[in-house]
Amino acid sequence: MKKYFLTLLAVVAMTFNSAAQSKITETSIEVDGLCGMCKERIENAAYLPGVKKVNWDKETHQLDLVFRNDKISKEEIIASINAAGHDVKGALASDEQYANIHGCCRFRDPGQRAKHGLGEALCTQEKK
Ligand SMILES: [Cu+2]
Repeated sequence: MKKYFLTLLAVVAMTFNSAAQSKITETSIEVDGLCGMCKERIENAAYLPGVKKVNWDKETHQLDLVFRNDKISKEEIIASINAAGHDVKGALASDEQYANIHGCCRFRDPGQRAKHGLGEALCTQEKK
């Protein structure tokens, strides 16, 4: 009887575990930016309720995300990053949103990009 109970417990535990896991989305999106200030801005914007992990890499421009897909969607996170003024691959910030970006963080400016050793901006790539 005790053994049966433990088996049942194990099955229940596994079921809960897989249900919890299926609610977790791990993904990576490309976000344009220049510096440490951009990193802070991007990560703060992405760190919404339901988001478990954010990490933006200054070199690769990849934003790694782990979030609860029953609480928040990737689109909502992208919208928040756009609202902070940053371009996401496939979803650019509006000119008004970009205008709020700090002067030294003007990642669309070719001169600033060159200073940071960056190539083409996401916005210029998409205009092609
Ligand atoms: Cu910056």
